[in-house]
Amino acid sequence: MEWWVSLPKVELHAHLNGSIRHSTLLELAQALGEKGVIDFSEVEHVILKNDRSFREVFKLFDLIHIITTDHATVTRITKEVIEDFASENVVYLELRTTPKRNDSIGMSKRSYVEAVIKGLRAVSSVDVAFMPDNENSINLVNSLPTTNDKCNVNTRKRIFVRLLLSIDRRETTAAAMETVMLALEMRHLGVVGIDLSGNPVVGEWTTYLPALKFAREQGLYITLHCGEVPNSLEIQNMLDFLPQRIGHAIFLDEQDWRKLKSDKIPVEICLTSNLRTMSVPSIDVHHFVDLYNAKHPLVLCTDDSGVFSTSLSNEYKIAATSLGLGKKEVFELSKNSIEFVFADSGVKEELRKNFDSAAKSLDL
Ligand code: 6MZ
Repeated sequence: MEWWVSLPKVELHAHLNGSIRHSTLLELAQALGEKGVIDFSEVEHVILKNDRSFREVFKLFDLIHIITTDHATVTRITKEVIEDFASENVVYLELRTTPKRNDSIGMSKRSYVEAVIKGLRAVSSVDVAFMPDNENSINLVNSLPTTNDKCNVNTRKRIFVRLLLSIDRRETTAAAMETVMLALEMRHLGVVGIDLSGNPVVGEWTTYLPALKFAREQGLYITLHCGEVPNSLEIQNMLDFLPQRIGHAIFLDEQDWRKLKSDKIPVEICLTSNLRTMSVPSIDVHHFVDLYNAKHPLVLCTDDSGVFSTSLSNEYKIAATSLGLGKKEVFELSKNSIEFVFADSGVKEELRKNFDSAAKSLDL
């Protein structure tokens, strides 16, 4: 795996609660088991199971949310998820999460996102650049050497992180709007856009549309989970909306593919996720192959690295092996992802430089 890990990478489709380490999830579940909140023996095998149907994945998310939804845990998992991506040379990460409200513990959507941001600030193994207007000073705050940390500021690794707030398909129009308003208020803290996700057999496009339209009018970026199940009308509506990116894009028909390609909407491709949920039967018939050959804008992503036991390095390896790509082509595929990030030209330029300097040591 060494080469794949060394390859600089850009992650644009990662759900916070889907990216939790197994060890953390088990530890948290065990603690709740000891308190009698859950039955750990029942939960353990659900967490450790490898292949899951689509329905089971969403049941698992409900379980994960019971285990993780308190402020301190949200902060902890955010910190760990960023450290994990940074440790496999992800140099730019867009992390998405659904702001949650839980009155019984005094959690509002706002305090949930604040706990996420606290997690960004808590990362110590790498410099985290997440405030668009303040990129340089935050790096210094994060990288001030302490007595235990004699690292030279200039030689520390750095990861750019941006946040997307997710609207869950179970939510009402008002709840979706609340998430958009929160995103607007938290722009200075690195919130750059809105994602629509959640169980694709639940909810109606028209419910979220007013909030998505408003978000776009206000200049937030939009990415939609599109075509995870066959739903022709919704897929057409989503493509007509012209989001800046879509995730998955599995059950598109001929006409949808033509529209997607002529509008050049970039696709976030999640190979292992699609295979594990059996949404795509095998890698050789995955639409990634056609999109790659058609030079359609795309980016490889993990979706839920914890739930599907994968990593971005692994996703690149799988893609390259299935298409027979050489190192140079893989490098170009990874570098090309920079074009689809929801960040300004300054960040893109810095990322390109980062890739070019890495190229020298990658045996290309
Ligand atoms: C659709 C998904 C998903 O937001 O609690 N999520 N939605 N399709 C997928 N593919 C399998 N994987 C994850 O992270 C977990 C939430 O992300 C969405 C679901 O709404 C899930 O509850 P957060 O951090």
